[in-house]
Amino acid sequence: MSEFVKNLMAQVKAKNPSEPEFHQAVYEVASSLSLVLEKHPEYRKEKILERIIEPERVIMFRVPWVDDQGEVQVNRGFRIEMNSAIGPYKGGLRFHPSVNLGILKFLAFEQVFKNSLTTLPMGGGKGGSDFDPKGKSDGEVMRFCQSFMNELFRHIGPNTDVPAGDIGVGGREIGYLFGQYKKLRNEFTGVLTGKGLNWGGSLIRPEATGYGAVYFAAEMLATRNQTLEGKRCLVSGSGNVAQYTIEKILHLGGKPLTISDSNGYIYDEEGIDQEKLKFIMELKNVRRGRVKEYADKYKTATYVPLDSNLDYNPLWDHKADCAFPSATQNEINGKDAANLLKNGVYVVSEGANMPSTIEAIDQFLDAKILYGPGKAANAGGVATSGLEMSQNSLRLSWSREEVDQRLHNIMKSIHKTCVETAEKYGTPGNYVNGANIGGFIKVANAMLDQGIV
Ligand code: NDP
Ligand code: 2IT
Repeated sequence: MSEFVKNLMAQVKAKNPSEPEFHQAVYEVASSLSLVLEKHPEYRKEKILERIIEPERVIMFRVPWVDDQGEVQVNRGFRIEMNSAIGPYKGGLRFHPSVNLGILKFLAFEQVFKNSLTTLPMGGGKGGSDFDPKGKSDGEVMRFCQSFMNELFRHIGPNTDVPAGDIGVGGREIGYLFGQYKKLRNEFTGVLTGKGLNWGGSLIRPEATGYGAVYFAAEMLATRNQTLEGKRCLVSGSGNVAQYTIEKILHLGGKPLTISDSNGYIYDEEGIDQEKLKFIMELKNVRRGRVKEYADKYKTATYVPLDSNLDYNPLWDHKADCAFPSATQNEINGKDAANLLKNGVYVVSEGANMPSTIEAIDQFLDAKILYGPGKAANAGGVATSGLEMSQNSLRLSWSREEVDQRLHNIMKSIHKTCVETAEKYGTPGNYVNGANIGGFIKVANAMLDQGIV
């Protein structure tokens, strides 16, 4: 670790105690940036990195609501407005019981670099709540979303801060949030993305993160003159990102073998085909059930319940070529990475945000596999949110083909930036350095131009 990174991390830890995920995200980026800061003393002098790790604004608020039994419930709401150097704050909302300040700060921090890589003018933000939508009625989710927006509305706007979905926030939640914003402001604007298709949403936004992660994998494979045809793929999660990752793997001739949720995972040796994917979508999006049911329906599949005594995840311990982690942060630890490499996996494209620990990343980089970090590989979601913002501003909507083509081009461009930047800074093939440095430079230069703000 360089002296600069060591000192920076000591400060970050002292100033942001009990935020291990935020420390991890900063450490990973700062390690890449050592290469840049040596070449650009002006970034050091203007304290660009020291400023970038400090959110421009953190909003934290009470979210009271009444459940179906008439009981008062109290949750905590957050919005981290991290950086607006290149555009309005942009990033998702996460509703999950694990949500806390440190997790949202890591996500907002990652978002700054990711959004910069998309080529679109978007700053970085993230928000959410420790509310758990699991097991809640539609009425409860609606009342929670309304109460959440009763505070959030005064901080956001189509030119200020534009939230979207993330874990636990999909089309249903965005609908309730938008309805309440519109009622409070008496304005129909593109203040949220991921909206319904007949009230301002963009075609392909639901598909975009998963499709983008697979386009990114295809680009990485193309550097070795290979395609996804016939490739065995391990996918974690079973939500929005996992579902459309599986769909695009199928379009490109690959074979998805696994899905998971927080209770366990499914391994289907015959592969998950279109019909089985349709079942998963109905199970997760309509019935809001558990993946275990997949094994009851399809006898080629086995269900492995989560064993919290294990220090690794057996999902990553199957023979395969590619891995698409699409559930949550730190779902691939050092042991999982060793298992993936042992089993022949040589492509990792991260649909989730920061799914690999530092120990896992180090092994992927040492093994020189095709490792696409989340801030590059999953940027298709927010990029298509950016396209939704453009369509809303133009007051028109593009066709499915047009949006998909733009998404595909953006993923190719992100890939190119990563490859060229990694090479320029002396670490060819290192997509981590490519993404961190490529994302940083545009934001850093904008910050230099705009003075000490
Ligand atoms: P969803 O809520 O649709 O799905 C999340 C999936 O991950 C579920 O299967 C869920 O299982 C599982 N999961 C969540 N938390 C955990 C946990 N702590 N342990 C085990 N499994 C867990 O979310 P998305 O698909 O939208 O998000 C998945 C990942 O992709 C997240 O890291 C998110 O930040 C990232 N991402 C999402 C984007 C988007 O556009 N939606 C864009 C870019 C990145 P269960 O049902 O049991 O909770
Ligand atoms: O992590 C992410 O990039 C997202 N959850 C999507 C953010 C967005 O604004 O579409």
